[in-house]
This record gives sequence, structure tokens and C-alpha cells, in this order.
Amino acid sequence: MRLGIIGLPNSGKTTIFNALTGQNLQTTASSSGQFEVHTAVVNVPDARLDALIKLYNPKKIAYATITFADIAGLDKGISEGGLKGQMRNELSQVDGFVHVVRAFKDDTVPHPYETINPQRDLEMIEAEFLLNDMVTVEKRLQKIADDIRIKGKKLEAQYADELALFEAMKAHLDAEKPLRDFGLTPDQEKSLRGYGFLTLKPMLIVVNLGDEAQDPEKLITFPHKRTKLVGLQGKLEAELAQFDNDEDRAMFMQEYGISELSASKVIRLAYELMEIQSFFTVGHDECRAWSIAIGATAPEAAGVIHSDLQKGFIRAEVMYFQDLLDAGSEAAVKQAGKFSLQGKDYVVRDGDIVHIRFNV
Ligand SMILES: Nc1nc2c(ncn2[C@@H]2O[C@H](COP(=O)(O)OP(=O)(O)O)[C@@H](O)[C@H]2O)c(=O)[nH]1
Ligand SMILES: [Mg+2]
Repeated sequence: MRLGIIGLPNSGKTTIFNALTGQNLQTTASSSGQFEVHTAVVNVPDARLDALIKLYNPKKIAYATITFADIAGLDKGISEGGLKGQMRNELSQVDGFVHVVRAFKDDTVPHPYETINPQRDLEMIEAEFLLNDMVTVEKRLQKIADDIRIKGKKLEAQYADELALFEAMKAHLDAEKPLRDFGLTPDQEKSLRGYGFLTLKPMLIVVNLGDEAQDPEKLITFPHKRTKLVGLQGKLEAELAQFDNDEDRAMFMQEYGISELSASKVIRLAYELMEIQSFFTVGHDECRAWSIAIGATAPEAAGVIHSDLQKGFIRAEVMYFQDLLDAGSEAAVKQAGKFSLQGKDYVVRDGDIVHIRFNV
């Protein structure tokens, strides 16, 4: 999963990127507004995998991962005529956004629009995304109209469904509503994937609170689907991520009243937002966590591991991780009757331990 960190210049994107990834990229008090992307891959903390590792003592360990991309260069006016080039590619390819909005006051850090106003800043970028999606929809409508004009009315029937969908999306965007709220069916969503609509992507709004711990709900109103809101103290969190001694970090956290590190909080919220969950594969060679869409079936889980496993899927051997921990061994799970063989319709649960039987 790839999450793009976006926001106005000087909102604290790079600071939050550092907090989430433990990196130490240069932050800057001058707003350059240049397109630039930095990425880092982080492990998804998982106490269940830690427990499984203790049980198997495997040669290899692999946590599920999330890629964070710090995307600089968004600002007002950028979507005029539709986003272009690398910025467009980068934004349309992420699975979701971490949208950083500035609430911290600091006279040494200039704000591109002078005053501190998180709601305005959030809406400013959202307006750019709405405009970009509108341009994309209009281009498609134009293309369909041209096609019908050139190749004749017989194409009208063929295009009828798509035309109706795009007209409805246009009306929706005209009303300044993000496509997140449109209520696309899963099939429609699949058919639209190639367009990379930005207002369709899940968005975690991170209010960068600075020194003032306060309720982000008081600063931001954004009642839309596929959206979550969280407040973080950017600079403080970035400093916390630099500790390599756990005790020092714990003391620091206590001092500032921080109960959960921003990295694990953001990852937890991202999992909820993206509607994904984890399953495990275990053994003395490797214990590993994988992420998968909630509601995915056993063959789809197999496909996350390797496409051959999905193609040649026969059955999945399934145990629930807590049953394994309670019983102490695979043999004991079997004795307790809690081991099962599942077919292609089985819906994987969060925390399942899966072994795929396959044939290629
Ligand atoms: N006082 C204060 N300054 C911050 C905070 N977060 C970021 N900054 C500062 O704001 C400036 C811009 O931050 P940066 O992360 O580079 O913003 P970006 O342009 O969105 O990547 C830097 O000087 C940061 O040190 C914060 O929580 N409090
Ligand atoms: Mg930056």
C-alpha cells in the first residue's frame, strides 16, 4: 500500500514523513513549491506477528509494509486544465492520501497564505482535486461525444451506461462534492481505476497541531466518506521518532502526554480507512504478515502471496492465530478441532494463519 503525504507548503509534510518513517529528511521554513517526492517503506507493527515469531523462531521475518511518499509541490492553481506530468502520475498512483494541514503557529515559519486557517487550507487542496477530476470527466465526455459524432449514432447504445455514469459524476463534482461520496458500485469503481480520480481516494486528514494539543474536530469539519481525521504534534513526533532508546522515548512520551506513537496511530487509522486487514503465513523458515482487503477470499489471499498460488489454488489450511497461541502448537490446534480446510469461497478473517495448497 502506498500513501501520499500531501498538503500546502510548510504545513509540516516532511516533518510528519520523518515522524512516520524515522527518517531525517531536511525540513524547510522556506516554501519552494517545487515538485519533489521522497519515499520510505515502513513495517506495520503487529503484536500478533511478534507472538508467532516467538513460537516458531523462524529464519526470516517479514512484517506487512506501507510505503509513504512525501509529495511536495501542491498549491493553489495547480489543477488549471488538469494536473500534469509527474505530479499527476504520483497523485493518481497512490492508494490514499495523508493530508497534512497546518494548525501550528510559528512566526519563523511563513504560511503561504499568511494566516493560520486549517479548514481553508484543507479545502484549498480539495478544490484543486475536485477541479482535476472535473477536467478528467469532461475530457472523457468530450471523447465519447466525438466518437459518436465521427463513427455514427450506432455507438450511442454502446456508450449509454458510461455516458450516464460520467454525466452523473459531472453533476456531483459540479456541486463540489468529492467522488468519495458518489456511491460507486465495486464494478464501476473497477472500471474507473485507470482514471486515477483524486477525490475518490481515501484520505486521512492530519492536523499538525504543533505545541498545542487540541481536539482536531474543533478545527476541521469535513463530513465525507472514506475520510478520517487525526491531530498530531508534528515536530514533537519527529523528535520522538529519532530516539533509539525505548526508555528515553517512553519518558519523553509520558512527559508530553503522548500515549501512542504517531506511526502506529496513522498506520492503524490507514488500515481502517483503506478497509484492509492482516493474515499470516508461518513456519520455521519464515513468519510473515500480509495485508488484504476486508472481505477477500482464500484464493485472493493466495494471490497476495504469489499469483501462481491463486491460479493453482486447491484449498487453504486455516487456523486462527489466537487458537494457535492458546493451544501452543499446530498439532494441539488440530486436536482441539480448530484447524480447517477451506475452499475458494472462504472469506479470510483478520488474524487467520493460512497455508495454501496449490497445483501449477
Ligand atoms: N513550531 C512548529 N514548527 C513545525 C512543526 N511542524 C513543522 N514545523 C516547521 O515548519 C517548517 C516546515 O515544515 P516541513 O515539514 O518542511 O513542511 P513541508 O513544506 O510541508 O514539508 C519547518 O521549519 C518545520 O520545522 C510543529 O509542529 N511546530
Ligand atoms: Mg517538505
